[in-house]
Amino acid sequence: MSSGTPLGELELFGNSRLTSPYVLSVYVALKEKGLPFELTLLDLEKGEQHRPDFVAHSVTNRVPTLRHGQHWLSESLAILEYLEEEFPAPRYPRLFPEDRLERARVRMVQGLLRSDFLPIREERSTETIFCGEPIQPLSSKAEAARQRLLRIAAVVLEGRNGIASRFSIADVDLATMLQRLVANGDPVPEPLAQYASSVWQRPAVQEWLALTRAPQR
Ligand SMILES: N[C@@H](CCC(=O)N[C@@H](CS)C(=O)NCC(=O)O)C(=O)O
Repeated sequence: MSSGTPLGELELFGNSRLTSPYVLSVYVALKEKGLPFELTLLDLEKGEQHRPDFVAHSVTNRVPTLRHGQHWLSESLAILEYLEEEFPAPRYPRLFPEDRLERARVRMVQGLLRSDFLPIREERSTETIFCGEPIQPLSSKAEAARQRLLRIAAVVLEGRNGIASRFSIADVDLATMLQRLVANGDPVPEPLAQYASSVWQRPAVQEWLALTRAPQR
């Protein structure tokens, strides 16, 4: 689907608490591509995702949803792949590696992070990163998920600074999952904590973090 619409017609719908890791991923992707876009925030607690004007277009009634001109798309992975194809290299920076095997590896990590580690997502919600919510020690299930995450992260990052030989959007997803632990003082080996911190130093992520600190939410 090539819309041919002006760049200025990109609109990303996110949640007003700015806690969604999926919205974060798409936000960073748009920034990394250097695309101008409007960020529209919906208050999910007040049910704004059920607003008729949103429901009429968003298939999932969830964030992230992206509007590109008159086209609407939900699901973060679908949006990321759309952006990569609609705004391709070399004109726009890559979100996914050029090499097919590396690209598959990046998608493997993205798939894992969205389908696995549920106890970590439940007990270390991103609210605990961005909003400093109080936390309990990890349950035994979440502790097992922590160990699994750290083992997998060490394997996919072995010998390099990212999942692929250059930055990919999955680095933001993996760093965010690790930050859930780091932010709460759960044990994370230094190289993995450093990796998460270096991904979060990227200007696009810093812009997101600045938004989460802004008082007007
Ligand atoms: N699989 C989706 C997950 C999106 C998702 O779970 N969004 C949540 C916020 S983190 C949402 O919109 N919840 C509101 C609702 O379900 O009513 C993706 O990758 O985009």
